[in-house]
Amino acid sequence: MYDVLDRNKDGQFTAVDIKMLHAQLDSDKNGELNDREFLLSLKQTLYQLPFITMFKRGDHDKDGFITLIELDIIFGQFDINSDGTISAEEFLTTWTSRGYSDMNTAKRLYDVFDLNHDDVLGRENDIVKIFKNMDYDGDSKLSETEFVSEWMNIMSQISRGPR
Ligand SMILES: [Ca+2]
Ligand SMILES: [Ca+2]
Ligand SMILES: [Ca+2]
Ligand SMILES: [Ca+2]
Repeated sequence: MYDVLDRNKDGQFTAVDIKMLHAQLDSDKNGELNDREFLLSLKQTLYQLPFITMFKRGDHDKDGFITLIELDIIFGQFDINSDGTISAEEFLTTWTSRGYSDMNTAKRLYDVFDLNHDDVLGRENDIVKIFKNMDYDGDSKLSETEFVSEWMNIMSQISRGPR
């Protein structure tokens, strides 16, 4: 939360940040931000926050991209018993303990990620394919925009899906 609002990264949330945030959120670029625009954008920003946090955690070398090497690090964090696959139990434990979503959403996510429906998340079968789906421009790394916008797609898929 704080990190996202602190636009100029000086560790403080000040009037300058509000100004920068304001400019960024002024979606019709008329120099004015009406209340509706502001609320809509703020809502969107808050909704995206867990995924922005996730991206920042995943981007170990802080170069602004998640690479396949970094994906393997993330995979290893979920694969608690290091058997090369992520079981439902491993996924749900790690996912919910990091506070990314509630248990129901996490269970649905697991089904979405298990592309070949063999009830485990494998590196090649599932995770690398998801990575490639997220990599819109095909440069073999994920920008924050690619990452967050694909997450927004996934989350809206899930919320539309059957309960
Ligand atoms: Ca990186
Ligand atoms: Ca495992
Ligand atoms: Ca699978
Ligand atoms: Ca990319």
